[in-house]
Amino acid sequence: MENQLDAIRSLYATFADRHARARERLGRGLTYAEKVLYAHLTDPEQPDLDRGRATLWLRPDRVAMQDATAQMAILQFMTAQVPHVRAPTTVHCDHLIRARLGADADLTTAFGENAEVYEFLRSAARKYGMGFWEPGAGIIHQVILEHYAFPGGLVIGTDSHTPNAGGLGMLAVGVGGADAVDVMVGEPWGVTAPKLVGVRLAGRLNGWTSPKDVILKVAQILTTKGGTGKIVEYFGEGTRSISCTGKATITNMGAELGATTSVFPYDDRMATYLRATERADIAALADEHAGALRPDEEVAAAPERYFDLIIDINLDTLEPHVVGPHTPDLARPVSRMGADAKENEYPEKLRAALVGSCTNSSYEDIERSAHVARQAAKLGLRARAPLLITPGSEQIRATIERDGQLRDLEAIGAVVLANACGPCIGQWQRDDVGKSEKNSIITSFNRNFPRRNDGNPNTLAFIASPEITTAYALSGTLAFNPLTDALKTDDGREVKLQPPTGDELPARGFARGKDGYVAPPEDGSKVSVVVRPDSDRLEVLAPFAAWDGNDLEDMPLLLKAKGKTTTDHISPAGPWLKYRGHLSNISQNLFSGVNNAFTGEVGRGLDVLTGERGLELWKIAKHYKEEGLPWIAVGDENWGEGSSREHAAMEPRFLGGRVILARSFARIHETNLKKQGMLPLTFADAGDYASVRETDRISVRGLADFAPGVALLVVLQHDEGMVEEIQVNHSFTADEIEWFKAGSSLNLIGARLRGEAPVAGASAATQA
Ligand code: MIC
Ligand code: SF4
Repeated sequence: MENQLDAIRSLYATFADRHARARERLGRGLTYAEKVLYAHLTDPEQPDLDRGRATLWLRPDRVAMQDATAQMAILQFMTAQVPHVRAPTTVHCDHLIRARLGADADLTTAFGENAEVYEFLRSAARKYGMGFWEPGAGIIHQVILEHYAFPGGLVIGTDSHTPNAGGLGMLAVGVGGADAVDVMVGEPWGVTAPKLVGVRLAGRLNGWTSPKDVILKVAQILTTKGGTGKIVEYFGEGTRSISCTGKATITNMGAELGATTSVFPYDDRMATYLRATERADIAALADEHAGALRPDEEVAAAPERYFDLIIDINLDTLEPHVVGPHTPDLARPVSRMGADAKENEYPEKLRAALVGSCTNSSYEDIERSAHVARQAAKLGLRARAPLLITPGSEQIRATIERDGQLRDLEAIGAVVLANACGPCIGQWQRDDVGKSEKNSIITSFNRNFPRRNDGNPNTLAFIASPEITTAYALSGTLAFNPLTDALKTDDGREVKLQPPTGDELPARGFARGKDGYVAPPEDGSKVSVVVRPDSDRLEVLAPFAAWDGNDLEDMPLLLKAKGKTTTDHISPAGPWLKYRGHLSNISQNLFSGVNNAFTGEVGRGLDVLTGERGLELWKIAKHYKEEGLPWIAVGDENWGEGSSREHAAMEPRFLGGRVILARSFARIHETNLKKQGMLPLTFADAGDYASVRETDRISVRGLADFAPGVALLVVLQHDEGMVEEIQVNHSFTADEIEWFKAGSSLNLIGARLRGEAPVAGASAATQA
C-alpha cells in the first residue's frame, strides 16, 4: 500500500492552495464536502461552480466495482481498447453468492455456478491492472472501508452504497458502469454540483440507540427522494460519539435518500479505525492535515449560510427506529412498532431476522448483537425466529470467530452465511415460506423494496439496527418493544434485556482470515480475456446506433407505470443476477416488476400492434423493435430509485426504447439513461401524467434545437385523431447532449480515443 500513501500525500499537498483559491472565488468559508470536491476539480479555475446547475469535472482517486455491475462496466471498457486502467481500480466478488446452507457450502456452490464469470473478471483484472477480491473476501463496501478509504479522498463505485466510505471521511459516490469507464480510460468524471444538506448532531448516542437510528430518522425526514442531487454532510459535537464504522452505516444508507453521497468530517474515531486496520501512517498524515479535513470554523458557527437545508437531531433523546415495509422511509420509533403492525395488519409473527450486509456488519455491530445474544443465553432464551448473520468481510468473520461473538450468536440459534450480499439482494433461497405467502421479516440491511430479499412480493421487510433485529429474533414477533417489554422463557419466567454494549474495535486487532486479494501483474498485456460466443452469461457489446437527426415521431407507449418504480422493479436482481454480463438475456426481465397504470398488472401490458393484452413487456418491446418502431415509457415519481445497475438503462435502449418520460428521476439512473443514449424527460406540469392514454402515439419534437435548459414538446396523439401538446423538461448539459447524438457516451469516448471527437467538459480540455 506504499503507493497509496504517496498518492494521499500528494493529494493533501494540494489542499492548502486549492481550498484557499475556492474560498477566494466564493468569498466565504467551505464546508467539508466542498473542500473535497474542489480539491478534485480537474481545473480549479473551472468557471461555474453553481450548486444544482454546473457540472463539476473531477478526477477521482479510485474506482471500485462489484461483480454484478463490473461485468457490464468491463465489457464497455474493453470496447475502448485502452491497455491499462488509468485510475486505481478494484473488483469485488460479493453479489453473485447465493445464501442457502451457510458460508462454506454456499461459497463452493458459487465457485461452481459462476466459474465463467469469475474467470472473466479475474482475467480482465490481470490484463487491465485492476486489484481483484475473490468471492468470500467480503462485501465491496466493507473491503473498501478496511483497505482503501481515506479522509479527503474521492472514490466512485458501481454500486449505490459506495457512500459507505463517507464514514471514513471520503467522498464516495455510487455511479453506473459507464461513469466508471470514463475514469478507467482516463477521462474526467462529471457530476452536477450537489446542493448541501447539513445534519447537525447534538448529544451522545446511548442505550439501545445506534448509528442506524440516525439514518432511519434522516430517511423519515428527507424521504427516498429528498436527497436527490444533494450531499448530506454531518457536523456537530454528536458526530464524535459515533464510531467510524457507525458513521459508515449512516453514510451507506444515505443512498436510500437518493443522495449523491453523505460524509462525516475527519476525527479521532476515524484515526482509531485507520490504526486498527493497519494504516497508522495514513492516520498520522491525516492528523497533520486535520484542518483541511473538516469544515472551516465559520461553517459550524453559522451553518444556515452554507447549507441549503439543515436538519437537527439530538442523539440524547433519539429513540431506536424500525422502518418498512416496502420502503425505507416509512419509519416509526420502536415503541410504536407493535401498534403499527396491528393497525396495518402486518403479520406480527417474524419468520426471519437477518443481521449484517454492507450497512451493518462491523465489529461493533456484531459485538452489540452478540451482547444481546449472551444475555439471552444466560436468561435461558433462544431465537424464536431463524436468525441469519452475514459478516461484511472475511476480516470481520475471522475476528468474530476468534473473539467468540459468532459462538454467542450460534448459541441462540444463529446461522452464519457467506461474507457476501446473499439475502440482501434476492440471493436468499428460502424454503420456509410459500413463494407468495404473506410474512414479516426484520433485517439490519438498507433496502426493503418488495421481492428484494427472497423474490416474494408478499414478504414485508422491516429494517432496524443489528441489536434491535437480534432482540426481535428473540421475541419472534413485531408486537414487542425491546426497551420496555419482558420476554417469556420456556419455563414461563419473564425476563428483560439490558441495553447492549460492545467494543468498537477488537482489542487484539483484526484477524486476517483467508487472504482473498489478487494483485495485478506489472504487465498484463499477454493475458487474454475470454468471452465465449455461445456463452449465456457473457456477451460482447455492440454499439447503439447514433441519433438519426430527426424528431421521434409516433412512438407507441410501451408502459405507463404507477407508483414506486425502483431499479428492482425495472430490472430485478435475484435469479437475474446471473445474466448481468449478457445484455440480450437480461433484457428479458425488462419492467417485469412495474405496475401498469391502466390495468394494475405487474410487468405486462398491451401490444398496440396486435391488440393482444397481458403480454410480458419485454416481449412487446422486442416486437416493436423488430417492426422498427422506437417506443416510449411513462413513469411516476423518482423513477429508477435504488441501485446503480445500468442494466435498467441499457435494457430499454437495447429493446428499442428511446424515451422515459417521468414525473421525476433518481440521480444515478437518470445519468445511466443519458449515458446509454436514452432521453429521460420530465413533465413540466406533473399533472400531464394523467393525460397519457394507453393507445396514444407519442412524438417528441424540438430535437433539432436540443439545448441545455430548453424545454421540448411532446405531442400525444389520442385515438380518434385528438391531439394534445405538452411541455417536457430535461436536465441534459451540452456534453450530455453529445452522448445522445452519438448514440451513447461510450460511442463518444471511442471516437475521442480514436481522435475523432472533442474532449468532454470545458475544463477537461486543459487536461493531458
Ligand atoms: C443493491 O443494493 O441494490 C445492489 C445490488 O448492491 C445494487 C447494485 C446492483 O444492482 O448490482 C446497488 O445498490 O447499486
Ligand atoms: Fe450488497 Fe445489499 Fe450492500 Fe447492495 S446493499 S452492496 S446487495 S449488501
